[in-house]
Parts: sequence; structure tokens; C-alpha cells
Amino acid sequence: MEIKFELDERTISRAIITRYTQDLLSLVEFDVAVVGAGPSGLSAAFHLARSGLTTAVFERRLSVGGGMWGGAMMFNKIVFQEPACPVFNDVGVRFEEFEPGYYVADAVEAVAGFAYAACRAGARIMNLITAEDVVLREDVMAGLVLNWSSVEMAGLHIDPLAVRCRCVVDATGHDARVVRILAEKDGVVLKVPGGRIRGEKSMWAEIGERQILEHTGEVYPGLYVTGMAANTVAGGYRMGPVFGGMVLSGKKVAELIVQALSK
Ligand code: 48F
Repeated sequence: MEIKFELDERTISRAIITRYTQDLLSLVEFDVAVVGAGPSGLSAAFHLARSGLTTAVFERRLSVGGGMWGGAMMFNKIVFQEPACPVFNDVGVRFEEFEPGYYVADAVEAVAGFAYAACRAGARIMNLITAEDVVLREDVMAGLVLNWSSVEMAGLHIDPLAVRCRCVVDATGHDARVVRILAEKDGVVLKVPGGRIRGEKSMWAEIGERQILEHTGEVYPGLYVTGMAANTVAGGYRMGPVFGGMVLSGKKVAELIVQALSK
């Protein structure tokens, strides 16, 4: 078969600009915005999109995967526990048992697998976009304020764009960025003991992993937390390079949202 080598740069440009703009326009109003494409955000996006909700993930970096690429201390393997095996099977990431109850996967394959599964389920992953604020309506989360990450990095004085959605998921990891913005700018009372961000505690893998699932949920009407952000908000322990809680937290937040939106 002969490969067509005549190419018009203008058509290439039109294809990219047209398709990207179509995607962006479809996200002016949609169901669920996930902020952060780490393991919990990608797992949430996969499960949300698979449930039929229009889902977008906004990731400030060029690459998705958050803290998963480097495993631990750059040894690019990740560990997880038995209850997370079905999620890894669902997204098609291979793994092996290391010792009873401890499973290991390749970190790069895990990032690629979760990202691919989320895309194939229908989630839109928008990288290079930072959520810099939220949209409120009365006392309910109503959307996100977005800007190119490069605008933020260069410190350019350029206004953002706002999009509307039915729910926002904070999957921004240790920083819990979205909840922090809401708490600092709007002084809201969060649905956690004490009503404010408590901050993460030092490492205790077993308890931290358990807490992450307990802390996954709605912290303000329409705003949910998943992954490490959930422990930062509620004051749980960090757990280090174990990822079962992350992907199960993403699944749990998706189930809670599906339930809430079907009411
Ligand atoms: O940090 P990250 O991987 O969060 P996670 O899903 O997983 C935590 C683990 O990686 C690890 C751990 C346990 O194993 O403790 O740290 O909870 O991914 C968070 C993503 O959110 C992006 C950030 O670039 C990263 O990829 N992010 C953070 N703030 C924003 C954002 C923002 N304002 N807008 C868009 N993306």
C-alpha cells in the first residue's frame, strides 16, 4: 500500500484546532469535573465515564499519572493490596503477587493503563489546564475556573474561563487544592470534623489506607474528595508507595456521585 506523502499543513492545523475546540466547547457544561489525573483521579474518571456520566479530568501538568510514575524513590514499581486487584483487572493492568496479600505492578504500565481505560470509557482528559478557582451558586459547587497552566507558570495577567458542572472531584493529592481554594476564599464549613482542612499526618500505611476510603466523599455540596486529598482534608495519615487505597477511593467517589446524581 502506498503511503500518501502529500500533506497540507493547513489541514493538519485545522484538524487539531477544530477537534480541540469541539472538545472544549462540549465541556462548557457537563456532569463531573475531576481535578488531577493521578491514580485516584484516573480511577474516578474511568468509573464515572463507564457509568455514563460526561466526565472531564483537568490536569495541570503535561503528563497524567501524578505520583505514580516513579513508584517509590524512583523505583518504578507500585504495590497494592488484594481488594484493589479487581480494579487493576478492569483497567487491564498486569500485576503479580509478591507475598500473600501484596501485589506489584509496573508503574509506567499502571499510568498508561488507567489513562487509556479512562479515555476508552469516554472521559476527556484535558492536560496542561489548571483549576484556579471554583464557581459557586448559593451554597453549592457549580463549576470550575480554568486557565492554561503556562499562564499560571509565567505569571501572566490573563483572565481564566469558567465551566459549569454538576459535581467536582478534588483529586489533587497532598495539596487538596480545590478544597483549599474554597476554604480559603469562601470560608465555608466543610463536612469534616471541625469543619476545616486538618492537614495530613505522617506515615502509617495501614491506617492511612483504611482512612482514605473512610474519608472519600462529599465535603461540601457538590464537591467530593478522593485519593490523598481526602486524607489531607480530614487529617488522615499518609501511606507512601501503596496504591490500593488510591484506585479504590476513585471507584468509591464515582459510586457516590452516580448515586447522588441519580436522585
Ligand atoms: O499527587 P497525585 O498522584 O494524587 P493522588 O491520586 O495519588 C497520591 C499518590 O500519587 C501518592 C500517595 C500514595 O500512594 O500519597 O502521592 O491522590 O496526583 C494529583 C494530580 O493533581 C494535579 C497534579 O499535577 C497531579 O498530577 N493537580 C494538582 N493541582 C491541580 C492539579 C490543579 N489546581 N489543577 C489541575 N491539576
